[in-house]
Amino acid sequence: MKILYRKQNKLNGIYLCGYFIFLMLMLPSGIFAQPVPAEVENIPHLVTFGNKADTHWGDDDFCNIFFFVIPQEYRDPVYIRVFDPECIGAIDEINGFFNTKTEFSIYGGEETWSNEDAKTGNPTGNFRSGNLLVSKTFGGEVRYDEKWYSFGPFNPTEGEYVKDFQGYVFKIIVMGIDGDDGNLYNFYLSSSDRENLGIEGANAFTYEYCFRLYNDPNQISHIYPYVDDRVISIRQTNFDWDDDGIIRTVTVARQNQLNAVSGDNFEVASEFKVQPEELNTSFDFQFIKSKNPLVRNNNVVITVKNQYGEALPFNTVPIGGVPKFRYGISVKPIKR
Ligand SMILES: [Ca+2]
Ligand SMILES: [Ca+2]
Ligand SMILES: [Ca+2]
Ligand SMILES: [Ca+2]
Repeated sequence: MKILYRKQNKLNGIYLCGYFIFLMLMLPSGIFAQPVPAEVENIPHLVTFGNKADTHWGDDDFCNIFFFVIPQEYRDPVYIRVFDPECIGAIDEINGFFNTKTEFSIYGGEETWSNEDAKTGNPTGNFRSGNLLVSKTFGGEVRYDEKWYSFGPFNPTEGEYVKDFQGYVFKIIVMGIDGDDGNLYNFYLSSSDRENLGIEGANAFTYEYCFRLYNDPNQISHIYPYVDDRVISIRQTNFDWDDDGIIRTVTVARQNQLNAVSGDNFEVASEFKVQPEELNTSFDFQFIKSKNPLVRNNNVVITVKNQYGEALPFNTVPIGGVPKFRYGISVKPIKR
């Protein structure tokens, strides 16, 4: 009996392992991760405001939390690079005068991701789980304006090993700890501290996306939550969209589903049932700006949760690729 039990466990292990290798294989080949936001997202910058800012600027909690996954085969040092980490000069959003301080903290080791508080997208509870590897606060240092700052080197094994991802996970927490301006910035997971050299098979994800839209209304930004086979229904929220055009959902079964949109300084939600064809695919939420009136410097916060209220990850490189609507499958939103 004992032997039989072990065999079964091993079989389950092989099955699970195979499943996640399958997921990894579904990543578009030759993808060298990663700029964050990624090219396929077409998002100009992430944004985090100082904690003295009013939320009508578009940041609900003055915090962004991202995870980076390094494939387990990768053994060389990695760097987490930040573009324009300070809050002054170009790119950043001034409120009165620049007085904002932003803290970047990187975590690895056990519980970095696996702690439930790390996966809510909110800076609550034990969201700083794991070991603090390094932390640095940026203010108005002109020398970093439109420049890259490199955190690291990190040995990949300093991350938390997560079997499901077949890799090591690091977490970066960005907090606006003083001031009231908007710090705009980007990340790049690199094998070099001097330049952006991607790591094949790596990925990045977040559970709550706070970002800046383009001012150009012809630019469509995207985010791609992954909907696994436990998901029955999803609830998308957007905060401070400023009535800027439309937000639509495209999936293998939805061609053009419109979502409720928020105005200034409040959140709205759209809820809909997931169809069998949509399980284990990425969804494409598209952010299509209004041409008239033009909304400038629009910052928004997006979450997507399942029927249990668990936040779904937005992968910067969509798992399975960018979803394409397939004719012949169509669905209707739930009537509420
Ligand atoms: Ca200010
Ligand atoms: Ca700047
Ligand atoms: Ca900045
Ligand atoms: Ca806004």
